[in-house]
Amino acid sequence: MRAILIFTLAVVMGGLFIVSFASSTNAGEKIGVIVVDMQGDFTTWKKGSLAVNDTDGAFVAKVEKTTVMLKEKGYPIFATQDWHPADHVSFFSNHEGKKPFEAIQLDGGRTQVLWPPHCVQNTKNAEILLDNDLFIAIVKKGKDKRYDSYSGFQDDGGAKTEMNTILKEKGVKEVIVYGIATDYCVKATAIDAADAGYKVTVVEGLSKGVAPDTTAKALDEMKAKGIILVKELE
Ligand code: VGL
Ligand code: ZN
Repeated sequence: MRAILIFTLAVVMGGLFIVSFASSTNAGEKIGVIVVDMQGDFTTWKKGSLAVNDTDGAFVAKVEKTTVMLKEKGYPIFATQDWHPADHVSFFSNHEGKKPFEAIQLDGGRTQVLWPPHCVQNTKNAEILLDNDLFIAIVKKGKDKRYDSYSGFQDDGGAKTEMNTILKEKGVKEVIVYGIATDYCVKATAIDAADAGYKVTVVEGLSKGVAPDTTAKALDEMKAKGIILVKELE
């Protein structure tokens, strides 16, 4: 009877249950955390070139605080870092006559949204804003000038990053994903994680989207993939 009650309570608590369960039984061995693109260029706080709404200092502090808490509970923490060469295909300025946020068709029929230059390798605003010691690994992406890479697992040309290998090495079976931007890199990373067989939870309150319509659509797409959406972790 007692066991049934506890089980029911756990189910009712939904996503939140994951955290307490893992910290009490698995010592964080199975559940990894992927913190997506918490970089200056994506924040209003650092006056980034591709600043996403509501990414002020308070938001970054909240993400950092929660990430510290998860690390203290024993979860292995991973980061992604957008890391483009200056001549990257996604920069509008590398396409004659194009404007930021326009979409173009690339050879081979891929659609590419054109962005202001951002996260250029070795620039100040490409740095990750959280204490880098939090992370077991920082997976850089978008290094190949020919391909964009919203996903932390692979670029648009299909070239894999080291993400899946590292997660496997650490015995991770489930991932908690949050960061910037909900409608691009958080979504793509979460969906690729789900496709790679991980159980995925996305934390909405620790993520911000570029635009309301694409963010709403991204949340629907993730839900349709079986990804669990939770508002907050605490
Ligand atoms: C991102 C647009 C371009 C992201 C990265 O981190 O979501 N968005 N590059
Ligand atoms: Zn980018």
